[in-house]
Amino acid sequence: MPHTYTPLLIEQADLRLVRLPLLSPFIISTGTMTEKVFPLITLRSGGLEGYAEGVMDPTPDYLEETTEGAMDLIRNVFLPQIVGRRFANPAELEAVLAPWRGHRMAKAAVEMAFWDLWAKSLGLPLKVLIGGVGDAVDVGVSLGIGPIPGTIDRVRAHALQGYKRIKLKIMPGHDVAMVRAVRDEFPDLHLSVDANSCYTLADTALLQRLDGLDLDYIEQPLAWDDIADHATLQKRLTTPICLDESIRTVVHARHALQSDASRVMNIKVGRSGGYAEAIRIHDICAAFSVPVWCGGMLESGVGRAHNIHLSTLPNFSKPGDVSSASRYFVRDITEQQLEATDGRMPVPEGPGIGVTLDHTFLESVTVSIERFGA
Ligand code: OSB
Ligand code: MG
Repeated sequence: MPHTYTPLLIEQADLRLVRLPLLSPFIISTGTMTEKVFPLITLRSGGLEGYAEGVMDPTPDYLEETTEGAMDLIRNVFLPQIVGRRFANPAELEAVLAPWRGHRMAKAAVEMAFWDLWAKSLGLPLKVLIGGVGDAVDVGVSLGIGPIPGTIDRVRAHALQGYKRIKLKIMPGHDVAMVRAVRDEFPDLHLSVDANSCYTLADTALLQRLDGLDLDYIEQPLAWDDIADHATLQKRLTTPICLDESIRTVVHARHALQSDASRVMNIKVGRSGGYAEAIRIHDICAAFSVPVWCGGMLESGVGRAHNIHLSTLPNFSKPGDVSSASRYFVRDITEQQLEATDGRMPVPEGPGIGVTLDHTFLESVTVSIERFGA
């Protein structure tokens, strides 16, 4: 007799606000982060729990979404549509969220929690369900802005730990001279820079000075909501441009690829509406022979585990930003410590994303908790 599958009933959901202190401030062109504040979603079914976190910031620094705005939408619009309903697979849930425009980070938090729950209900690691392979992924680090001597020390320390690419955050006044000093010290290192949208085409001459420094790519030099100017800039540079903020949907990815605005692409599942769209972005990049890598948003162990599973897809051929959690947090909210060794981050084992919550510690960093469903 054929086995029949019963769609998964989402019985209950928790929406938490979590506040995790950072070990040291993380400085990028848009501002300084001293703590990681994020919504954490738990979806429950048949004694199982699926988890995901939102990657939006309290203020719209990186993209337009905000923590409070996302929580309002999740609380009042998304969760009322899915709690108490059955879904046979993540695509059915994605279809429920699809009519609402934008808010890709808020949607991702819900969609990703369902993937974790669904994978657990099938008893499989999440990577297996998306077609990923391997037990570990290549990783690099993203280093915040700081004085040149300290930056050189941090680069050396991370290179010695075996990280496979070092990304330097840049902004006006902390760019060419700093990158040149690092390159002079480490001639053979895989180096990249990330501007987080702080330049314009008027800075073309400055950005061209980076061309001689043998960078793997220049990440998001121009406006977060622009692709066309990046295509113009790419014509004036030999270093590949890598888009991050500009890519929230597969349509953005297609426009970037068709206009040669992004010869490498940063994929963040948490900024793209979830796995379904992130995989579409991955696939269209593969069709254009454009390599991708997994970006990060200083995620806790929950978001970090999701990023690691996504990174097992075949076109993730460059090291991602999914470095050791201990670089950011004194203590994480997961029982598993996600740590890289020699530039390799192990894929957490077990069903779903493979991490469990450290409930005692989580309670101590939970600002608020709301429950939906019986
Ligand atoms: O642009 O990739 C980015 C952190 C916050 C906001 C934007 C970005 C970043 C990072 C951090 O680069 C990467 C990490 O999670 O280690
Ligand atoms: Mg970036």
